[in-house]
Amino acid sequence: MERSLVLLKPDAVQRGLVGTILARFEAKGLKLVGMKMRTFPASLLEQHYEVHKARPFFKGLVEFMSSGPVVALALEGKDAIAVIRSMVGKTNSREAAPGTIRGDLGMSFSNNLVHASDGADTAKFELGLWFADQAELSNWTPVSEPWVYNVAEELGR
Ligand code: 3AN
Repeated sequence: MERSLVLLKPDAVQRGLVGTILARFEAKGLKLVGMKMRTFPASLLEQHYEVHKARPFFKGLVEFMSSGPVVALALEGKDAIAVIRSMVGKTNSREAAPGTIRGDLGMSFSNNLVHASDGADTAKFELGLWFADQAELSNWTPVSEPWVYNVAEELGR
């Protein structure tokens, strides 16, 4: 099982798409293990986007992401990181394929609704940053799990 960090960006909250986007992840079979909403400080966003620090869009990106409430999600599933990235679609929403979140719901490069961890190391770093307190993450087993997965074959239990 893998965990990934997903952020529903200020544009998703402002456009009333939190439920729509969360429902897509739930319907896919991803397990919600953490969720919180807040206008997060620029200092947290600066750490989150550290890899883009030298890029010209860094300042605007941090300003945008700290301009209003964001919903942070921790989602769990088999190969969750890659599964979520494929559901999110290309960075430029105008080029993102139909069927993806950005492809179906967005028109913008910068207001692209969601962030999702792009690899195992990134997910570990980002989950540690956004859910620093382990008590904010719930370890639980959905009753639907044996219907979502072939537990013996796919989860090895
Ligand atoms: P993604 O969110 O698809 O993984 P990243 O991690 O490359 O994309 O970029 C993080 C965010 O930075 C993007 N979601 C986008 O809002 C913004 N961004 C990335 N590249 C650019 C760019 N060239 N110009 C403006 N904003 C950008």
